[in-house]
Amino acid sequence: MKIYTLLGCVLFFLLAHTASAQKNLVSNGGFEDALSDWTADNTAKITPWDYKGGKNACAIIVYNANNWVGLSQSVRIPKNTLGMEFSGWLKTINVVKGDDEWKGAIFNIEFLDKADKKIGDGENIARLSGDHDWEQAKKQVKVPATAVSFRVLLAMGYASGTMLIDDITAKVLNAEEVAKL
Ligand SMILES: [Ca+2]
Repeated sequence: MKIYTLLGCVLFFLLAHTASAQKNLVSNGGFEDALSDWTADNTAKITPWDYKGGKNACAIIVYNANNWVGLSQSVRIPKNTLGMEFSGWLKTINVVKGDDEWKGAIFNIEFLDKADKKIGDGENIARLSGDHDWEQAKKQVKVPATAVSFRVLLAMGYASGTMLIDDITAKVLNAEEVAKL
């Protein structure tokens, strides 16, 4: 009997672990609930005209390349997280950026320590210019040991044109996936 209880516990643990590994930590990543849970500049709008999933996406339309314009969301990292996968669907229309390599339609992640201070340079998940139909950007990264939260940044970084954003996700990787990083 004991062995079955033990097996039951192991199975429960594995299932629970799998469930937590697949949960999207980003709230309202598909913009179905307008801009709730996001901190957004006025230029970021919800659009029902062009989206990847559901009924809405977020659109940022910028007419000059003089500013950083976008939206962000800060999220607590679950305990014992060693690695994460970030993904999102982006589309760009006529995005024109300055000379610097880091400018354009940008999808970045910043890791923050317990004092809310940025750790290192962060991770660039995607940087687009020109015209792109909906495409998925995805990256698996190691989480810095001192990180307690991360911030998702989606922006037109000193670039003009249109950026569309949908289905942003952040998921915890299991030990096997982290070992491959
Ligand atoms: Ca959507």
